[in-house]
Amino acid sequence: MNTPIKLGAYALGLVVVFGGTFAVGGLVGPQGTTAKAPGAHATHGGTEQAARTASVPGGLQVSQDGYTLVPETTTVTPAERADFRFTVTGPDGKPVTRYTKLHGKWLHLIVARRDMSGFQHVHPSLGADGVWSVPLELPDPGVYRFFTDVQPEGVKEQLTLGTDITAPGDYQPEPLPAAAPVATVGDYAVRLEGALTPGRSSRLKLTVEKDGRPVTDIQPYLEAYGHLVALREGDLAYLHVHPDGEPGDGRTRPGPGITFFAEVPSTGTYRLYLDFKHGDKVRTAEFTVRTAGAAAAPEQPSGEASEGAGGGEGHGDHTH
Ligand SMILES: [Cu+2]
Repeated sequence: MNTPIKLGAYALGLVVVFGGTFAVGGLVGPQGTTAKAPGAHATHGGTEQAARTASVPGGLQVSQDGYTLVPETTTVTPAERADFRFTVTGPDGKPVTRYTKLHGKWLHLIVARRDMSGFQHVHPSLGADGVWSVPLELPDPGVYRFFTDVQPEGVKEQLTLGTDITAPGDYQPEPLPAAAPVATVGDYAVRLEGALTPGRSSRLKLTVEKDGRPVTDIQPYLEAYGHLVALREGDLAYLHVHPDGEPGDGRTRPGPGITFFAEVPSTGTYRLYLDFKHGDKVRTAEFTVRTAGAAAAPEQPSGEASEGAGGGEGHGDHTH
């Protein structure tokens, strides 16, 4: 299954774009909402405030445009399943109780430890009082980044708010896995083709195989055949990308390939997390990807795969 893949051979497109506005559900969808450079979204907000915040990648701020992520507790006992509760407060300081759905859910909570391990993507439930709650376990000690993709009612764009939650204890950071074109998760192998070019819409194609055979019956999950989250090494800037095409549009097939368009804001190393559903179970395939021009991580003990994503460039003028 480990057939090396030239990542430069971008067969299809996946574009990952960073930016607070970028994570908006359906933004990368066929309805043609622009997904260009983060600054391009300034026109949506129409205010100077929006113009400023739009240039900041998503997930770096606990508060944006008057909306604030407020956890009820900022520490969690590791390896213990418990309800994690939080609110999103509005400009009036009160918990928001009405939201706009994003890809079938009122709120998406993404969790990753600061070393980019321990990825989780869950959907809390909302109480009438505006308190969100979800059973959650942080397996190991460390500082975790919590991201909420959310769109309070009346707000034009989706917000990705982020905060740190600590699981106290002896933190043993895991080194970032080397860049490689194939990720395995259970019986599945997912191959990544395409390259991330900073500041440009880049096509990424992810191809799913099970036991060496292409999977052609990927199940829709949250109104798409795949969801891709990208985190930037160093600050965990956040990007959530939906595929090009969606179930039932008459042209998008349920695998084996899933195509995304993404635009990363800077040269660097990113961790990609692909959520896909098959056999009634959601799995996450993870990749380390360096953009074109990014320096190899010097401290990686095992040699970086020569097929690293830095290979291809110049493709994809495909703005979406
Ligand atoms: Cu979600």
